[in-house]
Amino acid sequence: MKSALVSSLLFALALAGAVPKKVDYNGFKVLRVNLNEKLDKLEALEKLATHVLNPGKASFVDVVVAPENVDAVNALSAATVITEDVGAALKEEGGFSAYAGSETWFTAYHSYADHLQFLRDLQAGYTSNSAIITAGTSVEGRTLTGIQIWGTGGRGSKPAVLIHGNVHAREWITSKTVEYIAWQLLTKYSTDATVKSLVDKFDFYIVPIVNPDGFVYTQRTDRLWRKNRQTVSSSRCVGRDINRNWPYKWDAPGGASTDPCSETYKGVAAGDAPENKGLVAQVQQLKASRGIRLYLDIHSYGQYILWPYGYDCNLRAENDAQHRNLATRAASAIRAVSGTAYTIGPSCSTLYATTGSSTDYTDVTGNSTYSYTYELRDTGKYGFSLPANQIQPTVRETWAGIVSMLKDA
Ligand code: 0X9
Ligand code: ZN
Repeated sequence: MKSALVSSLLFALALAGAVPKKVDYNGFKVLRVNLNEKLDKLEALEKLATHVLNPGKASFVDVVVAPENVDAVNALSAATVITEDVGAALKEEGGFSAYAGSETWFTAYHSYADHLQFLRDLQAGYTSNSAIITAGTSVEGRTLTGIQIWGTGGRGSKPAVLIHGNVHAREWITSKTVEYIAWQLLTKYSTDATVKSLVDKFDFYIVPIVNPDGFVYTQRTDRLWRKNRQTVSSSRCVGRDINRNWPYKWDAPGGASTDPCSETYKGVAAGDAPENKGLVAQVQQLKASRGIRLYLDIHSYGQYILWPYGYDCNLRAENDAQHRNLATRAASAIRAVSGTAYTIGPSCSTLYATTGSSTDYTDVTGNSTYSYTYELRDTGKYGFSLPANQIQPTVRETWAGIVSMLKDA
């Protein structure tokens, strides 16, 4: 009865145009377009593309293009085909499965409700050394939910390790990876000496999905959505890039967009996205209490380990050498598991410029000893829609890299 009511309501809403139809990517292509640093071409390209997959690159960009726009993009600049049919590639991803508990969690993608359930179930199994935590509320009113994990010394007694996942909505492999870290720390604590030493050394704050609205939107409406779901009065376009909205060097030129339609829209004011407000408060609270030893912002894709700064390609963190040292060892640990090769370096000079990004904020304002952005698998073959059979290999190799960092930090 209830479900009949709900479905007729949904049907009525759909008729009224309130529930958008899911974007159908059949026949869409991913094209790699050579820009040769010509920014006027980028503007034209952004109008023709449904999504820009690697916003920020000046040399070339990968764009999702509808069949009817492919010729126009080719006319604009030399393009090569990266994905023949995005719809077919998304089918290979594996859809999402019902929650079954245990390590099978890491063999499929899941709904947002199931992600919350996974966290609650995990915590319920380890009530003496973990707690559910929150970090504010999203635009649509969802609570940014995470888990705190501690060892000997008790809750909140050690330097903090803070880990964020799924900042960008379409980067589904990242929440799985962040959950795997929490899962390993808790389930291996009593049997694995290395894990025990890490849990006893740090106070972990782990938030697998910091952009819940965007994540839900990728499951219901547009698989390739990146930003949050905040509106602006001046535009019909939706969404701020949470990784361009942090209140440090938000105003610096060149690393974000002031166009609400852009994938890297920075917002109207520094830190004006509700998600950023919650995350900023979390960082501030940890800074003021136990201090942050290590911050990890987990993204995909590209296979990079990056550290500050994003806003200036000539600047180096005062502990740049130590950052490099930990990243070098983490990259070797990852390679030792599966052969997956990572590129490491300061973020701006290695990837591209970003302003108002998380790791610049945690490094300078948050006073975190170490701050890294991980870009997980792959290097573009599947991109954001990494097939389900790569979840387990990815989370396992990344775990090895992060364990290495935690030992060294
Ligand atoms: O552009 C981004 O925000 C990140 N790449 S992604 O493809 N996942 O969107 C890279 C951010 C790296 N820079 C800093 N953290 N400063
Ligand atoms: Zn990202």
